[in-house]
Amino acid sequence: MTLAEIESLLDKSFAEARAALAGAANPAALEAARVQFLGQKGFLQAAKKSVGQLASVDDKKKAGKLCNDRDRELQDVYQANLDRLAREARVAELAQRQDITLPGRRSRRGHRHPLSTTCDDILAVLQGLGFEPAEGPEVEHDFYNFEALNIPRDHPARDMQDTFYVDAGGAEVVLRTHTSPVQARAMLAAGKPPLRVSCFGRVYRKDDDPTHSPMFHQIEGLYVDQNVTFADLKGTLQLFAERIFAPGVRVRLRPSFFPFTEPSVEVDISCFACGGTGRGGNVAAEDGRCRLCKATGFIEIMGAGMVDPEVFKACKLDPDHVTGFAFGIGVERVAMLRYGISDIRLLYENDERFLAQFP
Ligand code: 2NM
Repeated sequence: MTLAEIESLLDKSFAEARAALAGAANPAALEAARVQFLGQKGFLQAAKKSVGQLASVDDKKKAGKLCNDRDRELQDVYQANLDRLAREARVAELAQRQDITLPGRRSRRGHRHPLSTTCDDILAVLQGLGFEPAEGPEVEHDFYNFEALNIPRDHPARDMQDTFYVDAGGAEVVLRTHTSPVQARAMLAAGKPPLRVSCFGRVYRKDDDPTHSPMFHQIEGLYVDQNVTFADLKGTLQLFAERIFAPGVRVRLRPSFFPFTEPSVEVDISCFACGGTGRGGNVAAEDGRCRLCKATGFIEIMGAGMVDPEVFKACKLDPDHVTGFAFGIGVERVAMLRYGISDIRLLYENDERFLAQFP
């Protein structure tokens, strides 16, 4: 072949090869075009073979450059189409799996449970007064739950009607009926006062109605030292009530009975719905009587008292040298009062429509 013939061969097939390589609409067609035009039996290889047979060095150079230029150009076209087909295949694959143009789904914001908030608030107030939080087992020995707390064998609190007994192969084990066993353990562990502990957690009693659940949460405080008086208890309860409910709230103590304290009291606060008047306010009945405090002007919120000497003895503290006070509060009751919740079961159902109301 002469230089002119090589040039004509390259010109003749170039446009066709370019169109085939650029226009192939799928990987199989592109591969066929590559074999046909860029493969061993293609026109480029034929032209390259002929270059060696040219007589003049000058012609060889010219023809060689021409072959290489055309080759490079077609390789580029081939590569560009290969990339395009791969991209299109990937987009088609993604489009089959998902619509990537859809707006994202927002994850909804969660809420803290009103019981958790109430519990944290109470513990924070107690911590501010120097009470250190403690926890203990929910499945408890009869000794810590009853015996150490001056609850005698024949006391009604021990009745099968009130307490869940655990079958522990003869050992006397119960689901704790209050968090006081944590306090008993704290006193036994401390050895000597001062001692200022709060304890919180689940407790269990055989109750089940709109304001009582067989499992509920309790928080207790215990302060033991030399010369702790009933006045210290009153001052602590007043501060506590103002910080949990509202500044200016009045505290009233009524005589009561608990086996582990003497004297014992029920702690009432002035009703925050009617301002302690018993009439009017935001939950008044048609005749004007406040429904929250049942027109008494006060709401019962907790129990308290001076630790009974028998409890100190059982917990290896000397009642001739130490005194102390303790109080206990039901977390559910405080949460229900604070947020105006009428049925305790709402606190356990985890219905989002309910929970979302407590930001
Ligand atoms: C209450 C009411 C009164 C109380 C007593 C003790 C202990 F362990 F020191 F004896 N802890 N908590 C107590 C006293 C609990 O709850 C209504």
